Amino acid sequence: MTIYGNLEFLDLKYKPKSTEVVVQYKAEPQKGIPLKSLCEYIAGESSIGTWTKINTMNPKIAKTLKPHVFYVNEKTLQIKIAYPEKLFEVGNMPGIMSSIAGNIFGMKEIKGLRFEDFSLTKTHVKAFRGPQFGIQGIRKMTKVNKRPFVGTIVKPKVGLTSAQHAKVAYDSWAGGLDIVKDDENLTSMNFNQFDKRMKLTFKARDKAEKETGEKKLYFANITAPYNEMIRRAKLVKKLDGEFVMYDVLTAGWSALQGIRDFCQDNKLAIHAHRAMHGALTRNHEMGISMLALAKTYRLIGVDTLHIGTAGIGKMHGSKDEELTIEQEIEFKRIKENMNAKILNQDWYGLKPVLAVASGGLSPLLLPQVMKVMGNDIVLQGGGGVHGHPKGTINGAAAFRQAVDATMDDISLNEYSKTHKELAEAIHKWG
Ligand code: CAP
Ligand code: MG
Repeated sequence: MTIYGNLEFLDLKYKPKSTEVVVQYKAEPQKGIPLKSLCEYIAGESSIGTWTKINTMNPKIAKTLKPHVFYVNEKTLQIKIAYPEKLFEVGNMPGIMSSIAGNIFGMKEIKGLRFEDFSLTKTHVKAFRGPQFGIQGIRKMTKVNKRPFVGTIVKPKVGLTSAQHAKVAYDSWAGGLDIVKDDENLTSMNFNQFDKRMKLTFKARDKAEKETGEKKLYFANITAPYNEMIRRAKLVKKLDGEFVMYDVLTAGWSALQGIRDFCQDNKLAIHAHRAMHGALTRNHEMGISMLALAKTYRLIGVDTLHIGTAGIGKMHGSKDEELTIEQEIEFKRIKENMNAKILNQDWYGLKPVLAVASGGLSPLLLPQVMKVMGNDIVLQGGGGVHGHPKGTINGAAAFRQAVDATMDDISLNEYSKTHKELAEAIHKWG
């Protein structure tokens, strides 16, 4: 067998230690390359090896920092590698990812490589902050105790002026929604500048809170170059906001860690949008699973995270996969399950993240989503609110009514007999 830089990492009898980080991949070699050789390359390139034997290697490094490939399944192509935790700097997400999800994706010998999951040690988990508020914190903040949260994305995604945006936000809150958020691609346009949008939208928020007596949240999208994000987050704080919204893929792990620190000092929660995740997650033969990405975001500490609609809405995704992600970001401990492609993970007390179901949801789909995803969820509709035949305020009411009906175990058809906004929604989307 070809050994990577003359260091041998394969040991199928090896039992990983509690001080080792375990990574699971699905690895498909190019024609003519044995899977076991590929395992050597992956383990080496992610840690102490390189393509050839090197003179700078010493026995101490080779012994103490050596990874072990301890599981190889020639049928499913799944492999597991244990890496001594000292190989990675604690609390440094980009550093960890450069190691275990880095160069290996570009290696010639690889036909397909899927980073399925990683399991961090206690030392590593505890070095991250995790969510500051999490599910219970957000329930406390809003006094929404049992039902799912309902929210909307202001639509059109871009195009409205700041004043028009604030009016749509007001109608959404006044109609009964808890949350209004900017869309992922709405930043600071010359026709809708961030600062002006914030001032007007928070004013609308204050008015809606006064009139409804309910707590209303605004997820203000601060996604921008890092220093500008901090400036924008400061403005959100100054205007009495509770949340900043952050596009986790495009703005990245490093900046997210910085924003998380800023949010700790300023008592702000973080809403994570996952625009671009499909480039990494969608092709199951290549890339990184959404589960693994979601873990990085729980570790760093977002409070809410998009995970899809269990295949019910407009975005690609499957029920099983998304339920697994929901459990991973909510539970205290996760048990290994090879079918679900997940490893053991103890979250060592890090708070749970509130999952967001979004993408193509109309009020009619909410009972189905609640049935699958439960009540600890944010149900979010853009088109499903602003596409209502009688406008946003009625669309928001219909969206909330669908949740209230489901909480009371009443069918939407039945409920619509006494709730005309829902009846109109059923007429359009039914
Ligand atoms: C939904 C949305 C969200 C997607 C993201 C959109 O609008 O605002 O960004 O839900 O998908 O732009 O598509 P609609 P995911 O309600 O009008 O579909 O949560 O899967 O990342
Ligand atoms: Mg969007």
